[in-house]
Amino acid sequence: MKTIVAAGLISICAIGAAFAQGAPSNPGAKVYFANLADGDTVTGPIRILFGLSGMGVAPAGAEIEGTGHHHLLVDRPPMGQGEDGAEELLYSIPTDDNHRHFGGGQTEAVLELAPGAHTLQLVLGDYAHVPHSPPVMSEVITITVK
Ligand SMILES: [Cu+2]
Repeated sequence: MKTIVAAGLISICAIGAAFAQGAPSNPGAKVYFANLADGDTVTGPIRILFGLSGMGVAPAGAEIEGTGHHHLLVDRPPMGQGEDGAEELLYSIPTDDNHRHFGGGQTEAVLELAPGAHTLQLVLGDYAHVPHSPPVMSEVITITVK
């Protein structure tokens, strides 16, 4: 598995023009769920508070050093381990039900999720929705909606 990822990265670098990388993150920056923990059982709608330390929040499109906006990944593999592997860390985060952008600079969200288990992960993205370099990502947590 590690070999495959390494080979993928080498091929990205070789292409050059297709290589993109997010804005630099601040050392030690952290994004986290401020009011939810792995294994929590909740009742919908779910209010989620986005915690961030070591960096600031700015709206999408605002290229300001040391800032980004929040992305909530729902029911998908951990960022960097999806279909495209580590390559996905180099491109804009898609927009769909599994990838929700808070480009207005929001620091919380209210979510309606179907009853059952769901995975959540926070990923900070730069002004162009690309994960920072190195990426600032929370742990993946699993919550159960009653
Ligand atoms: Cu975004």
